[in-house]
Amino acid sequence: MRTEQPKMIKLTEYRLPDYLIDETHLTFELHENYALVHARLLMQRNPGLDETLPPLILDGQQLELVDVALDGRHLTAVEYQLSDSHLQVQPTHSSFEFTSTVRIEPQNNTALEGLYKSSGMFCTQCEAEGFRKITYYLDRPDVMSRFTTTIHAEKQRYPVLLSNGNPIAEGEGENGRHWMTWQDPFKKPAYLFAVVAGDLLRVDDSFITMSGREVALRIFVEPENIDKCQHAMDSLKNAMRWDEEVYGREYDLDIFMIVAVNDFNMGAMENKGLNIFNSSCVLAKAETATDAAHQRVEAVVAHEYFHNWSGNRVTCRDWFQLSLKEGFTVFRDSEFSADMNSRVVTRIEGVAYLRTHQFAEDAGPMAHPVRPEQYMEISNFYTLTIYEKGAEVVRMLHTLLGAETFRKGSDLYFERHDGQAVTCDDFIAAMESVSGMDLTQFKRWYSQAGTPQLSVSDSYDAATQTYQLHVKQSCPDTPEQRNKQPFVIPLSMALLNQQGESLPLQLHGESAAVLGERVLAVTEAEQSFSFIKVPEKPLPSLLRGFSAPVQLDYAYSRDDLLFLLQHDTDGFNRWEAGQQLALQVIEEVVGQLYETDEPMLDTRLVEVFSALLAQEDLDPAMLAEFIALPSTGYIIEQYEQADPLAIHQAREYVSNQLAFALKEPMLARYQALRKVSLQTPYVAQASDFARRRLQNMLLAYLMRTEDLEILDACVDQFGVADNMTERLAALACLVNSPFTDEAEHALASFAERFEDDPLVMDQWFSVQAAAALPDGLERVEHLLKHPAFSIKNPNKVRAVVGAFTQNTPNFHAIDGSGYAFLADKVIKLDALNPQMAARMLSPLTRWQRFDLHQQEMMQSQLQRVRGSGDLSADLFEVLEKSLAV
Ligand code: B3K
Ligand code: ZN
Repeated sequence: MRTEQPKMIKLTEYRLPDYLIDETHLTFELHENYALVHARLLMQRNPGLDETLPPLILDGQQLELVDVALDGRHLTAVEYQLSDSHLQVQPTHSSFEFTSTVRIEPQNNTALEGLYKSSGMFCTQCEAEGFRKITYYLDRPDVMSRFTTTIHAEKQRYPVLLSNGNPIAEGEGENGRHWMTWQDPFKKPAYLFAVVAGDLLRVDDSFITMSGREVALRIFVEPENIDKCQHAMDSLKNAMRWDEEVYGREYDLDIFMIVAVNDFNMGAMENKGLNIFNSSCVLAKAETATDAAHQRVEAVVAHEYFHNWSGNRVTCRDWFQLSLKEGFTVFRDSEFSADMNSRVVTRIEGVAYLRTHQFAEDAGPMAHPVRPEQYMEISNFYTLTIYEKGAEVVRMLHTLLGAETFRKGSDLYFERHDGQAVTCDDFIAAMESVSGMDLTQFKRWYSQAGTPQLSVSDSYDAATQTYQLHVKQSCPDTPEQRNKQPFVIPLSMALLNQQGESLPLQLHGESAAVLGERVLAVTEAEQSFSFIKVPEKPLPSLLRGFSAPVQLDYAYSRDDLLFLLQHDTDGFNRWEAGQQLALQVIEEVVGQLYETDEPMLDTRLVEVFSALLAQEDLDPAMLAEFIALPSTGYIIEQYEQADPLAIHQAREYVSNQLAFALKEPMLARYQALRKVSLQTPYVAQASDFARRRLQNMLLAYLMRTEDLEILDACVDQFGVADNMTERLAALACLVNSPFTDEAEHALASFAERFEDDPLVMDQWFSVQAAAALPDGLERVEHLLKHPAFSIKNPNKVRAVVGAFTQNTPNFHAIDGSGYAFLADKVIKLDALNPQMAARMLSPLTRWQRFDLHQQEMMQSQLQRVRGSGDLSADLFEVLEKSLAV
């Protein structure tokens, strides 16, 4: 809890560490009511600095100091200074040994940072600054040390004792206790440290690396989950092979371990050789996990594994550089997912997520650059901007340099900086070295916040066969920054003729044309590109594959969009044309709804959906993406000040109209797909994901018609399905339908069947919390009282409270009750888990995006949270920024 106002930490104030820690020797004595942590640190004055010996100031929070010594001499209370956050001692030699013993209470640690207990096991989470809750230390990523760790615990309760690196010794102790020692040969910052003690079973496998070394692979889980590890293990092996093939990166230890824990603030953590995962990102089998969950497991396993190079071998100098490891690693994992699944669909999903959520962050009070300049609480900066926009920045480099040169750059980066803690500038410098490009202007992507606007217009001169693209870029002011400078924007484009074929692209002054598509580098605030030998007025296909994280503005008519949806040769842009078309139609209905209860739907949308459904050769994965309307969240982001209730109503209206108009072809297609699903055993592979997604999407449309035969089909799918993807989708359809008896029955049978599986119950909670029917708040309040709910478990909080914030008509209820509910939960959470509290508050921080009425109600809830008492630094920072605007 906060005792004084948290202070701002600034990038410009970075200083090298005064001291270094060559070796770290830790001993944990784990007990039910406390743990003792003994630390022996072999330290030296930083040789890069002068020879004076300033005080040694170690980080430490919520620690009870039992003993402290320098070079074996125990210090008395007058020989050290202790505060809430630091321990200060005075070294007398340039090399010395610091030892300490502290007492902590892992069993009472509800913040899930440092050493804590989850479902009876001990585990740790140290990134970013959790290690200081375990022992006194220089808890900063540029202090890298060799760790040796011994864990003592009761053998029966905690037969498995793990830490980073390799096991080097073990033994039995007195009173039924045992111990084990692990040594990590690689220097690492404390944030990558981990310890686990528990009663776990493991799945074993192995991997032969490209140089022929055998690596033992182990996934540790609670005994009841032992049959849910195969997908994670397969994903791990695929990721290891992919990183060798695509990046030339080989794994470096003889053992790689993953441990699944139930209480975890985020997805997973890349601790060296010992990744700790939220169980939701490891456990997956057909009966209990959806296709989306399987894909998430694959992506997160790969992400954490990839960190072994992009994050661990080469780490961050300070936390301002967080995107150095996160942006790069997200780019790596999304390319891996694209290779394992459908490339276009992976990109579509990534972009939809980025535009809905990261663009919103960039437009809100927490907007910050990919490399922030200041923060109060670093935990608040594990954001969509650091991760997703950071990945887009790396993707743009990949586009500008080309795959081959980019690979040379990454090789050079890893080689130059192996074993070091470096900055985003070092990454860019490696890319400059291999490409010969000057990336100074490009680096504005790291320093300027906000989503750039790219406005494009064009003109065609038939007499000279010249076609001009006029491009203007600008970037809105953000809370801490005004007057942005132009970015380097890679604009991937093609010109289509009336048959939908790409025209050759020859810029004025060039001697030859480029076929297909090309990437224009937009570098000025205003710039024109002149194409010659263009035989007819073309239709431009712009920002193909979403080649830059910008808001594109080109005045496409609805007929242009229809044409692109049918003919564009870039799969992503086909989808995008459909989205923009649907968006225009929905926005039109929003306007009409203020005038009449009977709006008019542009029938061209129905016609094109109908044509797509009839197109036999269309990839089902693409068809599913094409017929998915833009999400409510995305539509809200298109308005300066949105009326969420009207937007929801309009989107519902359009969905219903499509369902009634296309019932027959949809039903025929649904039945055909369902038949295949019934005859095919579950396989977690892209083509099957696509079939089930399309099938479920059609079912959701069809259920809107309230036809009793379709209800029967839905109930049947719910009852008969051998996999969670079909079962949960059918459940969601029932829960959102007026057929309350069937819904209640399905919910009850689902709960009975899966009551012992917390991850499945999370899905049961979230389907109900997200149901956009009247009285949603009442239902959610009821869910909070369910015995399977616990506010201490982040997955449960996300499943109920998080899902409710996405429930537009209920969360944005006109009386403000949804906002008040969220504020109550945030206040309660802050006393237990500040990181979760700050994160859950974010929907309220976006108040500026909404109508004045909503704005006032959201702000007043923010004020109420601020006035609610002693707040954590995490929550304080988010509130200050949200209310300062
Ligand atoms: N590096 C961790 C995130 C840690 C978040 C700490 N609040 C997971 C990841 O990005 O791989
Ligand atoms: Zn990461």
